[in-house]
Amino acid sequence: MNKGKIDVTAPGKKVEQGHLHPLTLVQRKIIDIFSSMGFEIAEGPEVETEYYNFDALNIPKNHPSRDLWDTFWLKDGRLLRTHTSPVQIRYMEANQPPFRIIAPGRVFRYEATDATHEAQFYQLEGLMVGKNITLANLKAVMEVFFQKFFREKDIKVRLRPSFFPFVEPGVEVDIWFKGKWMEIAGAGMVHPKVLENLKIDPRPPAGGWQGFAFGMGIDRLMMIKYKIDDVRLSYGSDLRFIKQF
Ligand code: YSA
Repeated sequence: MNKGKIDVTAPGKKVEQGHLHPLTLVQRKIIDIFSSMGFEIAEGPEVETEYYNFDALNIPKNHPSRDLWDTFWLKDGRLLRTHTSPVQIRYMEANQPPFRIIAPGRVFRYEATDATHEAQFYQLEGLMVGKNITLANLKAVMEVFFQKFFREKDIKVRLRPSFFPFVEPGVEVDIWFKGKWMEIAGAGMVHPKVLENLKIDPRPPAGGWQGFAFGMGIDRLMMIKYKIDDVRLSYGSDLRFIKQF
């Protein structure tokens, strides 16, 4: 080789490339799909007040339904949000209906960890309010979302009765995926009390605002999509895990 010239065919040192975390990949995909359906992205703080995390969601103090969410309390009386549902309240407080939003974000629960439970994890909140929005719209939105997310056409969605204080009726959303039913989200029609507290009139003919909300675990979606059997792997620092994606 001539002196001073670089031999571009000589084997060089391989440059290590970074990898996006699977949770980031999943979150980006979710945002793409919902944006294509006209949903905006909303955000809220991770350190919340009791009002937004509980009271405004029709979860009164000393009511047993609070036990659904084990809470990390701060010394000043605030808390680490236990779900993304307070973002619904903050958004409805600051905007006029109709609404069509999703709010992905980190949440915290004071609970023991195992293969499917972490003390911090990610949730996806959804909210759609308009004049004629019903559970049929929820089912349709869920069907489109899961078909696109899992890139599979024959995903079916079913709704089963359930309870959350901030919806009436409340439902669990199950999907038919790879030959079995899987529980995937909590949802329901936004409770009229929640709307009234925010000065949004649910009564026709003057108001008539109504709609659905849902909340699902982003970590669970990641586990299904990438066949990860322990959620704790995703919060460790083992590079062998992250390099697979
Ligand atoms: C329900 C109705 C609505 O109108 C809107 C939202 C909701 C969901 C409600 N805010 C909620 O938090 N329900 S939940 O306690 O059942 O959690 C929702 C999802 O978060 C679960 O289905 C699960 O996928 C995930 N999750 C819960 N605890 C978890 C967890 N993921 C990882 N680790 C944990 N410890």
